[in-house]
Amino acid sequence: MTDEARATVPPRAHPAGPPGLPDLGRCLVMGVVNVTPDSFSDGGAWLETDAAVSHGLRLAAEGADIVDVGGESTRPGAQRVDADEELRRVAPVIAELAGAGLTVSVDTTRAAVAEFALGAGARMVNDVSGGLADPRLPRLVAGAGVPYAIMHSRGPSHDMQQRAVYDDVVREVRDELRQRVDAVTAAGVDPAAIIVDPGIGFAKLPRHNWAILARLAEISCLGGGSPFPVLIGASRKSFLGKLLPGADGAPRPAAGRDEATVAVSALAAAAGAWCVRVHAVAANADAVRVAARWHEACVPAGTAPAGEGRPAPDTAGRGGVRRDQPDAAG
Ligand code: PMM
Repeated sequence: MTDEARATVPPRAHPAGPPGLPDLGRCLVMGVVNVTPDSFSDGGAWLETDAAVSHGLRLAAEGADIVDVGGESTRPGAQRVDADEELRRVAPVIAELAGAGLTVSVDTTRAAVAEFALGAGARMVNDVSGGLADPRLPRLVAGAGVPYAIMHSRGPSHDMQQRAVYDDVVREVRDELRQRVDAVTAAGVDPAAIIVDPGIGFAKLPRHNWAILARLAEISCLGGGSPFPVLIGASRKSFLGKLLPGADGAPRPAAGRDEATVAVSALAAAAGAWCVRVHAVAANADAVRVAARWHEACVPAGTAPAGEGRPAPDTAGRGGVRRDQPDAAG
């Protein structure tokens, strides 16, 4: 491709997500509420119920389309908490935020926690194990008929970085995600309810994360067939800290990674990500709007297809990063 041609490549159309979640014609923003003492960037900040609820309401006011509530840290090396403790942390927070009318997602790998959350009004399950940790979770999600985010990881957090070994990370993550999608659909989950997430930072080194971000369309299509909506959780992660070391060469601390996160959000949204999962909502909410307007400006007036930004009929009701966008290229 010539430099001139490359400069005119438009951003990709925004994909629709699963039924039951907001469809706003742009990449969505998921705000993170970690009700944990040990999450890598905000551990302990929202551990008390009142603080977590206020934080969730604030994220929604700042522009979060979905608020993701979790009670178990997945930082590299983290040990598991038991289900009772996880539930004790998230239950009142989810009940209050859902009761206040927010679109709440529960970040859990456990069916028992998800069951409570859905009963309390959560509208989506975000499973960083992709259905591997608790085989009852895909069956619960299937029965409830709610959107289900399946993230790529290679097992529990405590030793996941030892499994960050790939020949071709994009192909392997894609194929491993495909296996998880096949497994959860065999358990009864409707493919139209599935969101895929490559698991930035989970069993991945910085170079793996960058390769995945640069090739989101391949993740979305999982090696063939209709694309799935893609969720990206890059917020404040260590590969951004390593990209931006201080004068002493040490990675920039998590507190200084929000601007880089915003850049990733803009680029991921422009590449067709369905949603970005972030800690600092306001600037990321701006970024996804910039990407949406950028895309809109790429489509010559009068040529946008009906429901512009939605997937073509061949996507069988699912959104996703499309490999080719002849309609969007104009
Ligand atoms: N990352 C974390 C937790 N949950 N869920 C999804 N779907 N994708 C992610 O990348 C992801 C996640 C870890 O970050 P945190 O501790 O700040 O929440």
